[in-house]
Amino acid sequence: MKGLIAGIILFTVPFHAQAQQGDPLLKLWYRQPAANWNEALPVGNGRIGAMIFGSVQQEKLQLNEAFLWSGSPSDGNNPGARTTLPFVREALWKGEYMKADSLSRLMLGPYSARYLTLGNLLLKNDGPVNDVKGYERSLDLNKALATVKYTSGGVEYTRETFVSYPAQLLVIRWRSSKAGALNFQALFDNPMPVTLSKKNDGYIVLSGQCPSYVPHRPYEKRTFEYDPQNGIKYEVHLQARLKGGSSKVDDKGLTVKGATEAVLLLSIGTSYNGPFNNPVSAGKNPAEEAVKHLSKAGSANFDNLLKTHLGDYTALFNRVKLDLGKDTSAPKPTDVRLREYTLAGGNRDPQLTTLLYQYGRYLMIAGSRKGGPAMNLQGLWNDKMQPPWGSNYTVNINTQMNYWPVETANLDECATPLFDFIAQLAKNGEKTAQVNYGMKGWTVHHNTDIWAITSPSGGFDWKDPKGDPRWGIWPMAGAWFCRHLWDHYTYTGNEKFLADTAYPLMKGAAEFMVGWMVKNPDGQWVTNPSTSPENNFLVNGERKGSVSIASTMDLSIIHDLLNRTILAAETLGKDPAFVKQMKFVLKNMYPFHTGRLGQLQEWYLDWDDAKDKHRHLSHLYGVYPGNVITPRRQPELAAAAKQSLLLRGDGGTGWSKAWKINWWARLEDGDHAYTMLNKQLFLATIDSISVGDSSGGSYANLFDAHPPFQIDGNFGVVSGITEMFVQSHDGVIHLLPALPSAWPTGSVKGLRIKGGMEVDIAWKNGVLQQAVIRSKVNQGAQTIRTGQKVNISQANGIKADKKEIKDYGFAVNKVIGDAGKLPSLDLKPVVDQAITISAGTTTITAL
Ligand code: FUC
Repeated sequence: MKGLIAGIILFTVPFHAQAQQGDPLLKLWYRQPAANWNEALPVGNGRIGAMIFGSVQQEKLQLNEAFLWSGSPSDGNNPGARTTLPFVREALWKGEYMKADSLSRLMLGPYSARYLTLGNLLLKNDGPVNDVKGYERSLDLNKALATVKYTSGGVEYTRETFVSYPAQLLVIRWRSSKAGALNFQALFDNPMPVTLSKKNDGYIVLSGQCPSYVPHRPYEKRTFEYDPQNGIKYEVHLQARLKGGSSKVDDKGLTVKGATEAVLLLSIGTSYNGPFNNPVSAGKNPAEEAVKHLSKAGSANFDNLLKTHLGDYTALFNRVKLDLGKDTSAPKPTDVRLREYTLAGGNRDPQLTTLLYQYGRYLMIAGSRKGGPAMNLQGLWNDKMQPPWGSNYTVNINTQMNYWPVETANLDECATPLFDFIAQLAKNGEKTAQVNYGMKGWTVHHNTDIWAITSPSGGFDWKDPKGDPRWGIWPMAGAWFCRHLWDHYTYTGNEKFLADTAYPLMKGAAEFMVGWMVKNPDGQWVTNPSTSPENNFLVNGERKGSVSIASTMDLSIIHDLLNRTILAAETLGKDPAFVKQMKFVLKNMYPFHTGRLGQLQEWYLDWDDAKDKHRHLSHLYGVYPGNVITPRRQPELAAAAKQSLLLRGDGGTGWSKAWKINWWARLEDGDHAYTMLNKQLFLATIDSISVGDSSGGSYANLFDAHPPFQIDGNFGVVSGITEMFVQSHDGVIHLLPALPSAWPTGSVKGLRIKGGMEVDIAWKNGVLQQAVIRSKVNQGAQTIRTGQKVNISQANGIKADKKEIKDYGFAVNKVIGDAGKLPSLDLKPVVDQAITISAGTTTITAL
């Protein structure tokens, strides 16, 4: 009876707390424990991550620490690249593509390091497990809190887990409704050699060191190597704080007996000390790092820790609200909804899309915070020592896609790790530019890692060059990353960031590009060699290789970079001579072409193949993420881009489909964008590596399936959905540019547009009802596109300052059988309805 009363008191939520619970539908929940990793629920703080399985017999938390990678600093630069380059170029001028293909293999470098799992924390239930009822496990997105609850033998048990960013701790509270009913062992199960030691009876320490080398592929002859002088060291500190009962530490783990409540605090420290320092000889002290956070937490109890965590998390998460409506599926468990959605072919359960959207925002907050590294292929969550593609940074689309929604979905603080990473890459990339190519500036190739390696990856070996130029020969990633720097400036209006961080990096990337380009026999600036990431071209039906000249993606990235570097330099009043040079190059670049299929040509010549269904459509970079091609400014090129999309079809891996959502949204076709989005919610059950045409989808935990799991698709979905509601990349604030008929009525609040403005939009029967734009500063003249007549009113009549952030693509000549026309640099914004946006609130109401 006493236990029952305690249970009622423990599990009753006070009324005032209910008001803070948030939207009850923003929750992933299940009636059974996770049967595999893709059903487990992720928590994290941008550094410490865990996947929670939720079993009653033995809880498993698969752990990660974002700095635990193989290897140590290494640049991989290849001086042979510089001597090989002229021969590759010569072969390409002569059209000897296969010769260029094999020669360019000599320009590659080693593979990147691998991101590693920290193994599992197991909580083995020593209590009697019988008559289990009322089982539920969930992840509440309103709180970033994972909960497992059930009754066993009539006793109610609850396990809550979160990872606090302010406290830098993983926190678990396990409670029983009956006094003294909690009995368990906390054990580690680690794939690396580790040692366990005891601090006291409630405190255990696990120490280990990462391998110095992890084979690139499971079947590689070279095996795992451990070198005490070369490999990141780490310590995991686990402390138990009990109400009732006792704990004891032995050589197996920590045992808790007869407790009513146990709070476990887990802290992790590593010796990683940035990409330029050896993690042993110049590493941090992992013990000090781990202890520091526990000491800081002091005697704070669970409620205090939860409160600080919620304060930090909700300040970011609550900025955006989305309502697409709901149907009768909404109250069902997440896996059941996904299955029903898939069986029905989708087009239902609109709240499931809302959940996927907000889950992506949750993953951004859990995966990327200041002080931690940028998110890799799996964000933060990886359970393998040899994960697919090393769970590294693949930077010919994947890492960039991870950060696509960071500005628009109002989480720009989460981009800090990316900006830090770009600065590190620029440092190494300067050496690669010099050593490999004898050029100024900095460059990054298609793969990188925690050591910020910038050389072309490819398992280089002079005797047996294994790598493939199809991905390795691509020095474009640094230039692509600069788009994120410029975006940060244009979305926040932060001029200090532009001057101190963005511009110097953009200038260096632009210097490299200007040096990397050469003139073709017609005097046009091109890239040579050039690839279109991971695709091959065919000439007369025959495979001719992947290395050629001036792929459309190269040209688009360079347009993007030079345009923005010019705007940045002009905004800051810097480097007029370099501005002149960049303008000259831009004017004289090889233009975009429309090919014989009506498509935007992917290659230098019209080699596009109507049967090609390749997942990469890199030649559409100018449509998204770039803005060099927009339907209003270059209608012919936009139509050609649309034709390219139609030719490739609606298949693709998870990230490829996600990219297609963004492209269709930019082409203002909301229904086609929705067709692609719809496929992302099909339940993925396979976990083999697929690079084919009919994959994608979501796992039961809503992780995106490449397959296997790859987090980019989750973020590509968030940015794609955001692009359907508002776009501001074309010098215009475009409200509801791509609203699909599937969402006739709804609202979204708190999206970010350029100039640091926020916007709320409500629509009904497919048309805008009202939009509210909030600005902290006077924006000056702005153009709003609504597609319908509206009334505009402003909360205050402050006279406008001049605060115009320019960011639109330059008109590229539409090359329709006319390769000689030059691009024009003097574009004017398309005026739909120009108004002056002052600081405060601007309300746009449908007439
Ligand atoms: C590129 C893509 C693959 C995969 C890998 C990590 O190679 O083409 O689909 O996403 O990166």
